[in-house]
Amino acid sequence: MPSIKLFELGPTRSARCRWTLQEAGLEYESIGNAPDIIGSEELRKVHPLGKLPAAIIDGRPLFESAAIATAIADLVPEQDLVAKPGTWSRALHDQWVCFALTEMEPWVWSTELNSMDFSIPKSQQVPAIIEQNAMMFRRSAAALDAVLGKTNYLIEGRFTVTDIIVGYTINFGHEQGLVSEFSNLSAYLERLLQREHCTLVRFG
Ligand SMILES: N[C@@H](CCC(=O)N[C@@H](CS)C(=O)NCC(=O)O)C(=O)O
Repeated sequence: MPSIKLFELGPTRSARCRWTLQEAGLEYESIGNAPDIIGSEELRKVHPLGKLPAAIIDGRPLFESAAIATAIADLVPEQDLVAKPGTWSRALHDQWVCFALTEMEPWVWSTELNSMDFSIPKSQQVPAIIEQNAMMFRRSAAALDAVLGKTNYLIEGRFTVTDIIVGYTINFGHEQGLVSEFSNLSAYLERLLQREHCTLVRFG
């Protein structure tokens, strides 16, 4: 069994890693799980920005939730949780992960940063950006909605870690009221929420 330590906290992006660990059937040591872990000296030794999640896998530090979740899935090839390295399906995994993390998540993350008082102080927030964030998220959501009209899951028509990573982003958008208008995205999210090990918070 690999040795896995996960710096985590409830519904933060560490939920992607916890969900993957549970699907993989791997034991792990949870570190933190309290708000004061963010920015702590201990966490900064693994993540240069002191953000969650971060992991130590067999003594090797790794940060970025998608990288951690994918690395965990690769630890258990017999579970078929991720497209095999070097295959076209793996290139499509990379495609959808990059799409979620660059074309979708920044907009909802920016809205959160500019509306909640936990990372950027109110005095430095730019609430005017929120409307534009919603517009940009919806543009990408519409593209993904069209794809999910033709398949239940993103890779090879079966559930993989790709859906864990992308599903978290879609749920982030749903939290901000940006997903209900997309029927395929909503049905996809519901499929994910119904999985036994799903760690996504159900919003509305
Ligand atoms: N791209 C990073 C984002 C990490 C991130 O922003 N994590 C949040 C919690 S979900 C955090 O630690 N925020 C603290 C802060 O912004 O200072 C990932 O997916 O791991």
